[in-house]
Amino acid sequence: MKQEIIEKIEQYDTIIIHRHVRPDEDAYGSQLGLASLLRTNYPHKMIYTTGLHSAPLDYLGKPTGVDDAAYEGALVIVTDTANTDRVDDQRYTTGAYLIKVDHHPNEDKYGDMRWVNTDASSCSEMIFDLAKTAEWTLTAESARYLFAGIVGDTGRFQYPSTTELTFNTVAELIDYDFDRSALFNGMYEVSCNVLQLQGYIYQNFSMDDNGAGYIKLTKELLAQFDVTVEETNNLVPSLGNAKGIVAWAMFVEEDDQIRIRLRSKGPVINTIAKQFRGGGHPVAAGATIYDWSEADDVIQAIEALCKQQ
Ligand SMILES: [Mn+2]
Repeated sequence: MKQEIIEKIEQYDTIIIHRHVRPDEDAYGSQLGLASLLRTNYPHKMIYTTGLHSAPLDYLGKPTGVDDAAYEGALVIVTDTANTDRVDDQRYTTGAYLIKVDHHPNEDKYGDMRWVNTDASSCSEMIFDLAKTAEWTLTAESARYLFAGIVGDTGRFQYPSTTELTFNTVAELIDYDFDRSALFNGMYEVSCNVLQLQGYIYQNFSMDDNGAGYIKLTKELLAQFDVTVEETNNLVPSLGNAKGIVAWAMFVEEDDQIRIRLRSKGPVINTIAKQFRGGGHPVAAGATIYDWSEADDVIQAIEALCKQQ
């Protein structure tokens, strides 16, 4: 499959790379990392990246944007995105050929070609794998993107998705001359209002005797702390520090919907995500509800899951 992707890349003069909405480090790492690799190794090709830029990721990079006309005859690659409705920038279908590169369960089999590796820690790790197979030259820039994506998706190497290959990959990446300290600062420095919201979460979360936990963040609360929905993403793992917690949900209210971030230290939780219009990894998933009354059903499902353990 990797060889076939490389052949497709070599065939097309214009390559447009998409990723998922509400990008994280791995979305940018895989998207911008692949773009950087392609620019280095195929300097005559036109390489574009698209999707709405996320301000908290300013430190990492920015997509270039792309005109509608560029899609004519172009190869489109979507990285790190399991479902078509999560592809940022729905023009992704308007190219000549579409490739999906992802590490989430392959439930939505979109694209003319798919490379899905659920054993990979991150899509960035897959892009590195592709680069090695293609014998592409890496640069400090591409190494930095891929490193950031791997660090982001593995929670600094603590999640079980982290493998020997992950460490071998980052061992090679840190040979390139990028400022790791500056990158870590960009990834983990937190504004004071977000820290204060984290304090609120620690003071107000609920957890039952079986380790089922949750916290509800309403619109009013986010306004009070002056924290955006995007900024709450980095707070999702916080509850994992609570002794005895097994699985938890963070409910975050947006204009007309409530996003649910689900995390688990073992029991498979994406089954709950699927019951509530979502999906994701076995131990890190997301879902959506439209009314706070439905939150109780989600909480009951988590409680039942933890009780079985
Ligand atoms: Mn990812």
